[in-house]
Amino acid sequence: MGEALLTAKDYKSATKPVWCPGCGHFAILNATTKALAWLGKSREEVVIVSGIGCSSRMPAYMDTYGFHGVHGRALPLATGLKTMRPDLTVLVTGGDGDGFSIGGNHFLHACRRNVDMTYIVMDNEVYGMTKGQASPTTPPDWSQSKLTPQGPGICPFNPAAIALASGASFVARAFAGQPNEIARMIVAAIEHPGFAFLQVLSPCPTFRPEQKDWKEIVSPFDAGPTSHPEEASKRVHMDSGFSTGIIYQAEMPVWDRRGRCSAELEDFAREFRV
Ligand SMILES: Cc1ncc(C[n+]2csc(CCOP(=O)(O)OP(=O)(O)O)c2C)c(N)n1
Ligand code: SF4
Repeated sequence: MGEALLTAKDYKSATKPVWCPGCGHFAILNATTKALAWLGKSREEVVIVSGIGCSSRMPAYMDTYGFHGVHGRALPLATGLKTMRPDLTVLVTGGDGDGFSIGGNHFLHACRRNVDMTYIVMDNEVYGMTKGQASPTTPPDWSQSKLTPQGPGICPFNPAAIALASGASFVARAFAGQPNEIARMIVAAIEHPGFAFLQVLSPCPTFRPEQKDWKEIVSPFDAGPTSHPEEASKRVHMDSGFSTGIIYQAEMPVWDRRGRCSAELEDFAREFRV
C-alpha cells in the first residue's frame, strides 16, 4: 500500500492513446487504473511490461513504471523483473498475436512457472497493429484478410484451456464492454499469489467490425471459480468462448529465487560481461 487517495486517473500518463475510436483496449486501460486505485497501490510499486501491438502500448499510457519490450517477449522480461524485485507489482499486457503466436512458448512456461504476476491479454482475435492479419485466436472461416482470403482454416487457440493445461493457478475471462467487471478481476488477479492469467475479449472495430455483436453473446459463467482442474477444464471446453468470470483459482507453489539463487544482479553482470 502506498500514497493515500490516488484516483484512477492519477495512474494515467499525459500521453493520449492513439487507439482507434471504439477500440476495446480503452476499457482495459481504464479498468487497470481503477483496479490500482481500489488496491491503493503507489505508482512507484507498479510496473507494466508489454511486447508490441496496439494493446502493448499500455505502459506509455500509465504513469507507473513501464517496459515496452519486444514482440512476444513481455513474459520473460516480467519474470526476470519480478524475480529480482519481488516487492514490485508486475502486470503484463499485450495482444493475442503477441502472447499466443510469437510469444506462445513463453506463455506456456509462464503458466507452469507460477511467478507472482498478472498477465492481461487483450484478445481481439486479430493482429490490429499490423493491419488485420489472422492471429492464433481468429476463427477458421474469417476471410477479410488479403493474406487468408479463404480464412485461416486452422482450429483457433483456446487461451483458457491452454493456460489450465499448462498449470496456471488463476484463469479468468472478461469483456471490454464491462469495465467494472474487468477491474474486479484485475484486483483478484493481483491479489492472487502466483501467475494470474486474464483474457479480456477486446473488440477491434477497425479490422473486426463484426465484433460489435460480442456484447449480445457475452454472459457470465453459471458458477464461480473452482479449484478443481477437471471441473475448470470441462467448463472451458464446453463453453463458446464468450462466458466471463474467474474460471479457476488454486493454491500452488509460487516460484521465487529464495533458496534457488543467491547471486545479485551485479554478479550476473560481471559473469556475462563481454
Ligand atoms: C519480431 C517481430 N515480428 C513481427 C512484428 C510485427 N508486429 C507488430 S505488432 C504485431 C501483432 C500485434 O497483434 P496483437 O498482439 O494481437 O495486438 P493488437 O495490435 O491486436 O492489440 C506484429 C506481428 C514485430 N514488431 N516484431
Ligand atoms: S487497429 Fe484495432 S486494436 Fe488497434 S487501435 Fe485500432 S481498433 Fe484497436
